[in-house]
Amino acid sequence: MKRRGFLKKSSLLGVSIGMPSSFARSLKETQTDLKDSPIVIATWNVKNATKKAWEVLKNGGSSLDAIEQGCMVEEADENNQSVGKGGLPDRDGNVTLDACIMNSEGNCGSVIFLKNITHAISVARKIMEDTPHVMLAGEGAEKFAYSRGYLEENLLTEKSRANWLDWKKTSKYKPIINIENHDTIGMLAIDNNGDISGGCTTSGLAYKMSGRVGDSPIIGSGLFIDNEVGGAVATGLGEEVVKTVGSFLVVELMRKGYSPQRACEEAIKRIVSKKNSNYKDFQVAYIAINKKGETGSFSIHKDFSMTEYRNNTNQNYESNYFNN
Ligand code: SD4
Repeated sequence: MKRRGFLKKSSLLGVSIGMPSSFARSLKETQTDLKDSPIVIATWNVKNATKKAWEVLKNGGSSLDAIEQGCMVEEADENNQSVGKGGLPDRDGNVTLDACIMNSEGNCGSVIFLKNITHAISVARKIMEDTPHVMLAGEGAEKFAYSRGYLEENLLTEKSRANWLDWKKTSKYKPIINIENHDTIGMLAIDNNGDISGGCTTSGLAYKMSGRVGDSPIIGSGLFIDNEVGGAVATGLGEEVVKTVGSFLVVELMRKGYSPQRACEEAIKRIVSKKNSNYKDFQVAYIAINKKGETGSFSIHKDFSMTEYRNNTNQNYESNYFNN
């Protein structure tokens, strides 16, 4: 979708924000009642994933099933080098996955530093459903997954291995806006009962330190759902999301009456308005949905997009952003 930028002063942020007219739809803050359900939204341009989730919802499936199956599409896609199989490795050449899932009852499961298993989102769901815990990490998580029948796989594809070997020539580590951060999938869905679930799955930042964990598996940071209010999910430099407990913040703002769009803007404002914030060097983005089916998205920099499937239409929209 083409973007035609124009400037608008945001009363909320008190700064100039680039607002693509192609995204004007969200400026109206899409009013729907839940006749519009089901609805699924996701970070980045992931139409295959939203299509899968939509099919589950259309067939009467729960938002939780839709989230799991939608996210699994990206995890299995070896061309997506930020998620699941084919993800770019850490600096030692190991692909390590982080994921979490949360349902409309407020239950959640999370998996951290998972190796050798493609469908981290599905393992997170099993942790939620089959254990008394919320999070499992590393070896324990992997062992648990094998006990549930998941198969060991080599997640490092030839392409990602070649990229890593290339990176090793200089070994310079610097998160790059929208490049290495691109394509972590965060997904939110409302099913025919009006129940909201969400999920987030990633291989994290490329060439990260071994053991590094970002926001994506951290409930409240990478993802938060409150079925009375709505849900939010984050992408981008996880360290910055964790420091502001971003997704929880977005949902709490919606509870106070903010629209999803304004809530996402305010959560980005928390990051960029910090004293000495070096936001020019990194990207963070949020998407959100509320109980009425209104949606919003906002990022620090341009080129973030959200995919939304509603009313039989699967569309990718350029997001509004702060740093014009
Ligand atoms: C992380 N938030 O590990 C993730 C990365 C991401 O698109 O979103 N990439 O910090």
